[in-house]
Amino acid sequence: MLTRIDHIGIACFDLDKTVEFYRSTYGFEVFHSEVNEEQGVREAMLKINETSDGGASYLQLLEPTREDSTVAKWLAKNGEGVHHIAFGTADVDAEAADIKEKGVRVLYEEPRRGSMGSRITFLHPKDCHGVLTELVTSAPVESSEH
Ligand code: MC0
Repeated sequence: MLTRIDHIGIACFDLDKTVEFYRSTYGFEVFHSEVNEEQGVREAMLKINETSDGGASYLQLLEPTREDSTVAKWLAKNGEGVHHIAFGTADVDAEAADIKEKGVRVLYEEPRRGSMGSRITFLHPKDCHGVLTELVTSAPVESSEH
């Protein structure tokens, strides 16, 4: 089951300037930032709200780290804007298998590493009415009790 909007991915040319726009305009602060070399992005996660499934919804700001990355290619063609939407699920493997059965192309054989240690896969935008769609299972939250 898909239980939340995990994040909306927004492609930008300059991450620091875009973070500053979201901070000064809306008051959203950076919850987490990282570089994902495999995906070729530097990203900032701005937490919007927690969700009833125990997760949260974020805006994910993405700046490409190399010219051959998917985000760089997309920016060159479209300019800045919404790049993808991500749905959260407790079981990305099962969800991807179910969706593949329905004839939608799942882009990865096995989920890969996403933001904050999550496991992610993508659905082809041409099979999703023009929307690049990501499925996310968050990393387990570490218990504070040891
Ligand atoms: C491409 N297309 C899109 C699109 N990207 N449509 C909607 N939204 C997008 N973001 C369209 C193009 O306009 C084109 O349509 C067609 O798909 C083929 O695109 P292409 O430019 O020729 O590029 P391809 O085929 O080489 O690659 C497209 C594909 C790729 C979706 C397969 O971008 C991909 O593998 N994306 C998944 C990985 C990704 O995006 N990673 C970055 C975020 P026309 O009509 O012109 O033929 S990483 C991330 O988000 C992680 C860190 C996380 O969340 O934790």
